[in-house]
Amino acid sequence: MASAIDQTQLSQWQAAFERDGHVCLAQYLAGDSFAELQENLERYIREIVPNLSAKLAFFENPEDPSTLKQMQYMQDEDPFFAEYCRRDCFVKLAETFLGDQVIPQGVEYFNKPPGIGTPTPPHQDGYYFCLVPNQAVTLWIALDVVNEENGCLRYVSGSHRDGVRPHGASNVLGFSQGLQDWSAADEAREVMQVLQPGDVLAHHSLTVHRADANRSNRSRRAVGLVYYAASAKVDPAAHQRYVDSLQVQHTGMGIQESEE
Ligand SMILES: O=C(O)CCC(=O)C(=O)O
Repeated sequence: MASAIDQTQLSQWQAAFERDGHVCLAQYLAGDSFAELQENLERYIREIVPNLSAKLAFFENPEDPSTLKQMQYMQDEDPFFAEYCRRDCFVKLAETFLGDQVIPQGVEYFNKPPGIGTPTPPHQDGYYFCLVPNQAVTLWIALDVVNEENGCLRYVSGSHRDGVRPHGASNVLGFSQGLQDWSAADEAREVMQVLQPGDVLAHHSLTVHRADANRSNRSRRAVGLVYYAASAKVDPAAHQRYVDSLQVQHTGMGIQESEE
């Protein structure tokens, strides 16, 4: 990424984000900055994942480490990721998109392993975050070529203006809540995100999104950075409902409580 973000470019991204609830920052990471993220992710998977509890690293097949599909709270397990999500080049983006100061919430990993990566159900991150006002942004950093074959993200453009919609238990490991009122009208407004490694997607916490399964022989890896607006507060009752639903699902899957 360029050391200083070009102001004109930033204004264009902000306008698109406000209008659509999502925007793609083509080649935001490149060269050394992309290599640094790749290397640290590989190190994390090699050195830290083997000692993580089942609630911090999810596998398509828990018996097979090559099927790692998702991780959360990476900032709590590793100083590199603790510092990474606090970097100006990401914090300034998040502040611009939300029009507020932001609080970095966490670093996540989203993979769909070749041939077996399962679909991401339609959802709003804001349903999981339980914020009032529901103001947060996720920066989704593509590490692979991402397209229709390996499970690209699909955004329902403009859905960030429709408020929080009803969700229910999805029984999908890593995405416990799915939209209950998904319709053909949503599908008609969907925009598919075909990406190159180093492209960064930004989506608002109320933007509905989903992804298909990975039918290809390529991985579909991404690192997610989540930022809450400083003015947003967690609604305790909504959060408790979410945690209860998560717990029931995880118990059914033989996993101890976590939050995703
Ligand atoms: O990577 C995916 O399939 C979904 C990611 C997602 O839901 C998110 O970043 O909010």
